[in-house]
Amino acid sequence: MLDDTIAAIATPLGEGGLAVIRLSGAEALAVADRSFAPAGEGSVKPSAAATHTIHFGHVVRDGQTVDEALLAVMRAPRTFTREDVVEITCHGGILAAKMVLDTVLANGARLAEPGEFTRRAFLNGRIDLAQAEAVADLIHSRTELALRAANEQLAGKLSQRINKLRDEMLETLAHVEAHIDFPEEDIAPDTLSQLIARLEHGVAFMDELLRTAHEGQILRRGIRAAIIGRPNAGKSSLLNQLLGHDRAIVSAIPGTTRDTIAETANIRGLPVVFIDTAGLREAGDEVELEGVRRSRETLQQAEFILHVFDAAEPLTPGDEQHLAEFADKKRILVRNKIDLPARLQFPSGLEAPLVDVCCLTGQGIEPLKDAIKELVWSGEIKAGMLQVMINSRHQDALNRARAATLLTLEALRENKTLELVALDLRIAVNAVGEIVGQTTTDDLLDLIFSQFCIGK
Ligand SMILES: Nc1nc2c(ncn2[C@@H]2O[C@H](COP(=O)(O)OP(=O)(O)OP(=O)(O)O)[C@@H](O)[C@H]2O)c(=O)[nH]1
Ligand SMILES: [Mg+2]
Repeated sequence: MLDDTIAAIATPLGEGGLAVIRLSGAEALAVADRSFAPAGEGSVKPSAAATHTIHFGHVVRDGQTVDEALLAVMRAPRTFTREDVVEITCHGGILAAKMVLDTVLANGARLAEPGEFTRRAFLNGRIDLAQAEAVADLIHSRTELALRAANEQLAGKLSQRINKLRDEMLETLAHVEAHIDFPEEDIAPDTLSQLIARLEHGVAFMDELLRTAHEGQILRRGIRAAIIGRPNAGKSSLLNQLLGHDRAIVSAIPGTTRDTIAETANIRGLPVVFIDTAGLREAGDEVELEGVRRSRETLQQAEFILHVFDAAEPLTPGDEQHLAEFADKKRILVRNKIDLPARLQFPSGLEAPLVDVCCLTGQGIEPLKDAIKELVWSGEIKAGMLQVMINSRHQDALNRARAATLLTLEALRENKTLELVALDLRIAVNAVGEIVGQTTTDDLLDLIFSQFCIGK
């Protein structure tokens, strides 16, 4: 598959100022020669051009001009894929980009699969697997914090630490295996305790990495928050305040919101999907009852809830029931309408954080954002670990590595045969290696790269 030359539109489909068609592979320059007529005095065809230069001319098919374009020549190995790469920048109409792509496909390139450019960058050793995943994270980033984390991973911050961990484990493995070859010699007690200490240190480091998984997940996927409460408490008003624009209909009629409304907001760098729901009550027509059913479903799926109360009304038995019912959920109690005379009294002993707001003026919204960040972003991560937010694939690999390392430790401590020790340790080393792609399968690569867009 790596012998052929791939091509794709690298910019989003749609109308824009410019579009970029990207080519990569051994034939990239030859395909470009057949597709492009350089213009102007002293111009050269792509295959004769120096590396990392840009050329003006026309994309031509069957003697007809397709578009005016700039063509960039980048020769291997100083390219994203480490292959010869040509990028054609043409006009940004949907049709123009499509016709330039068709031209290079007609001239010997093959349409790239999603993520195939990045896959080649990985297979050709330019980046490792964790860095390849960071490319996708970077594209999908919805907040600056997420972008920064993706950039750190792309720069190799996670990979460096994983490689160091793996190297140390390999050293231990080499030691153990050396002794298997010389069964007459026992491992000296000093050496043994050193090996144990090093493995314990490895497990502690895995634990530290694993603690970043939850935050890594939040940055990549966002976190879902359900806004719930009884009708008219001000749930939709709160959604609008958190988003900073009027998204949901607000009215004095209880039962205004019927369908759930989901929208993402940037809360202190975290992408939070807020879901406004129908007010919880048993009465109402068929539509509202369905709305309430959906509210409960949303609530189940949400990672945390904002439970909204009307500060000007006493608690109803319904409110009390909901307070008890959602006690197991991560939640923030929001006391809305604090501009009105206070009549709300919470029962004592509630453990959840409480924030006062007024959704008419926006008072209290900033403190509420702080409370949200505090609720979902654990303070457990050490400052240095902010550069290495692992994803769920890394988490899975680390969990397996950790379990196998613990077995190794047990075997070492209990003086089991060194073959057994080596077996478990080998499993652990391989699992750690999966993170950066030292050990992979085609299926795994297919899975990872299929999540990319075409042209990346
Ligand atoms: N005085 C005052 N009124 C508010 C405040 N927030 C919302 N309201 C009013 O309360 C009423 C209900 O607000 P909504 O945001 O529609 O309430 P909701 O909880 O979404 O209601 P349903 O969708 O019917 O369940 C509207 O008339 C709002 O203008 C506030 O902080 N102070
Ligand atoms: Mg509403």
